[in-house]
Amino acid sequence: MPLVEGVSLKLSLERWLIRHCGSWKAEGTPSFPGGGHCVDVGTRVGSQPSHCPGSSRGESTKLIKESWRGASGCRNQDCKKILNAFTSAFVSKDPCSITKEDYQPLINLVTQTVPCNKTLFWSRSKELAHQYSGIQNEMFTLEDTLLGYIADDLVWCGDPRTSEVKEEFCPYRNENCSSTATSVFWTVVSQKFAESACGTVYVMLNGSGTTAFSKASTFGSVEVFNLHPDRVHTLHAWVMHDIGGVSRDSCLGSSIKELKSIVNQRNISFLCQDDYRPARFVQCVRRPEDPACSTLM
Ligand code: N1C
Repeated sequence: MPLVEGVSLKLSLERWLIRHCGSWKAEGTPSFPGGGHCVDVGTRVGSQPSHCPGSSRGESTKLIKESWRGASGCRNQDCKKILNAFTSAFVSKDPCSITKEDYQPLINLVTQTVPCNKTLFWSRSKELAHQYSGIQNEMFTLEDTLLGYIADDLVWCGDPRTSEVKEEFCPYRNENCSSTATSVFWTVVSQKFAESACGTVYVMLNGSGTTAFSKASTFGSVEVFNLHPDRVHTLHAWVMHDIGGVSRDSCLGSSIKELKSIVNQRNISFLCQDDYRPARFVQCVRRPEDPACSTLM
């Protein structure tokens, strides 16, 4: 019986592999430690050569399938292997008791490294961080890597009574259900993403929310504590404010002081900038008439 019933996880994975593997294999792309092919190292969605199949965002399912069939066999193998490791982490299990160990086979299979000085974390600023990294092609968020890309915007879980992947009616994470398939996944992949970062790393934070930095966030509870001080020398925070929105927190606020103190205690230097200009430009594309934007030009 096939493990995978849900289509969107599968399509998401196929789409990523099509984009990233494309025709690179022929050009000697590094391979998965698990024995497959077609892994990227410091490459991102949409950056492969234009002759790769299915290279534009938003292609139809039909096109994805066609591209997939047109691709060489290695991709299909990789896809199955990764997808099986992914789904085996949670299918047929209690949806509230997933462990980090459940995802370990997947983590072992997919190793990706972002070049030094190019890692971009974010917290409560996902849309802007992705808009920015989509334009500033040299910067990588977790969603610009395979595992983050597959899972972004999806919810999934298992059910002890079936071997199906459920993508609907999954429990929310709360005090009675603290370890959902989705929440544990983000903890595990965020930890891995932070552990592998090097040089100066960046984080985009939201100064229009209650606090720019929160110790309860994945960034504040997982990523900050998994930066390796022997490899990461500086954390550079950009506190962004919504155009036309309120400014509730800034580099001078107490939450950023707390972040600085945590980071410095870990022997990592800390820098903070309010409304980092290049990201401000991205915000202003949508609101060029706003006074905050006219003064920027
Ligand atoms: O809890 P957060 O933000 O601080 O998590 C963001 C932080 C980023 O730096 C990412 O590297 O942690 C990583 N990350 C994701 O990449 C991600 N994509 C989607 C963490 N969570 C992610 N999600 C979903 O958003 C997931 O469901 C999680 O619970 C939210 C966290 O968003 P946040 O509170 O804005």
